[in-house]
Amino acid sequence: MDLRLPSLSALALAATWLCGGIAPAQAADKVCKLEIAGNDLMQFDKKELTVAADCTQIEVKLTHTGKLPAAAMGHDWTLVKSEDLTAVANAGAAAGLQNDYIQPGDKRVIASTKIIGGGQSTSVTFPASALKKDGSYMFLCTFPGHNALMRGTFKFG
Ligand SMILES: [Cu+2]
Repeated sequence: MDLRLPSLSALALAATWLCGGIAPAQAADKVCKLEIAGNDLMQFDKKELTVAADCTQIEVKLTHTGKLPAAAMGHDWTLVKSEDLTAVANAGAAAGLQNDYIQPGDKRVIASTKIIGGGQSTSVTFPASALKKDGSYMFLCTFPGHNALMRGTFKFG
């Protein structure tokens, strides 16, 4: 008989016991889903999004209800700290459509969808642990010039 088997079983038992004892929060995972739409008039349909404090994962679905292509009237949904909005938008504009108007590796970006055109939809899911309760957050579209109109408040907690 292979002597390694009993020790592997013991390890598996120990792992089961550890997970059961330390991570019961896994069972309480709460995915909170939000929806927002952009149109051909460079507008989001919401000025504010709110997420409850007990959410563990946040999913945001963006729909483009217009008809114009991404190159002309593309939209994304990007979440940042309020103080980072202008800098992220400027860096994104310089990054170009091939980068979905997000500077590659921009650590100020908390979450972001790709850029979509009319008739398309997309979504992004991120952990609520990326946010602080009662922090000051804003969402925006990073397509060049759009954030002047396409921005809003994101409340967590
Ligand atoms: Cu836009």
